[in-house]
Amino acid sequence: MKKYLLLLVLFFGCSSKDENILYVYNWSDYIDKTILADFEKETGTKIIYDTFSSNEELLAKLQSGSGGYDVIFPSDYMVTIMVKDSMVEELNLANIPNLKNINKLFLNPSYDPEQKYSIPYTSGLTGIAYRTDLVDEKIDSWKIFWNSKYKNNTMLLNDMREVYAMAFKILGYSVNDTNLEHLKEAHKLLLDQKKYLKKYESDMSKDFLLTKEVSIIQQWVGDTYQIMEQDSNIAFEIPKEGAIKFTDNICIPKGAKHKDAAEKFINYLLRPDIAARIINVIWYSMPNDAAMPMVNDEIKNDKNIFPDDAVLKKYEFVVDLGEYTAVMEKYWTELKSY
Ligand code: SPD
Repeated sequence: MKKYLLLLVLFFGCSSKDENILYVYNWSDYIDKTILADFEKETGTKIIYDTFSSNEELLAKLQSGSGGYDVIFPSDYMVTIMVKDSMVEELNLANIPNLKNINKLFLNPSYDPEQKYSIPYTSGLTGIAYRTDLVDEKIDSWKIFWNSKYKNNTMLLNDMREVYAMAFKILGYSVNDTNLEHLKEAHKLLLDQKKYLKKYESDMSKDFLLTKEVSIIQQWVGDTYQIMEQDSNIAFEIPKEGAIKFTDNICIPKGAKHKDAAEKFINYLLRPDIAARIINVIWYSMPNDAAMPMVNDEIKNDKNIFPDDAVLKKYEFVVDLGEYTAVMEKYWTELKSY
């Protein structure tokens, strides 16, 4: 009898404890962490926060069934994949009234036309981050990554779609090209680039740039601005060939145990004061109109963070390539193992 009582206590004890927990899985360096503590204080819900560095890492984690996450942050094309594979919950928008703060241009995107599964979080561009004290030439092209002066001195994102997008753009193709001959051309170009590459790395490449272990990296705009705050010798350039523009989103994975708390958290992130605090720390653009008066002027007025139409025209959104993704993955695996 005692044994059963103990089991009951343990069972109810654990589950009621777990009620007040929210498992959040976000990109690295993509929130003002003090906001997590504030949400915990305001709601009594504890946040367990974990990070990833590519959409594919997020997908693999969810597919493996591990994590038990309640809130995730996939990019545009990854929302397409997750909706197609029934990996995300339908949102109850009645619980997310702060959606009214989001700029209409970002609502009902092609990857979620009825706004059923995703809420736009941020948007940005990929470009070139470099050290002005180690690079003495004008940087305006992805071709700098093939300059023999920078042998073993460059890093590219550890991100298949970003790396092939760069090569496709140099060759004049779309980032979503599905012609196998074009993929082989891009692959050959990237194989040749490996003599100048230290590593494919997304998060730590910023530290390598700060410590002068590399001079030039492929990086997302906000991540670069975060380190520009720490070192005035770091700069960001938009390559003339263009590359990827993205919208990252907030979703709830299928079967999430804390859907109500997840929606409460999403609504919290969309509150104007909270959104402004996030932008002021991560240096990415957020489509939250109500937050803009509280965003620092140096961010609001920066053309890399809030680009104009001329720049945006050169950039492309990634789309899901369906079965062709496996073909690209085969080349990517070879590229990384070579
Ligand atoms: N450190 C946060 C970086 C977020 C980048 N997300 C967009 C990736 C598009 N390929």
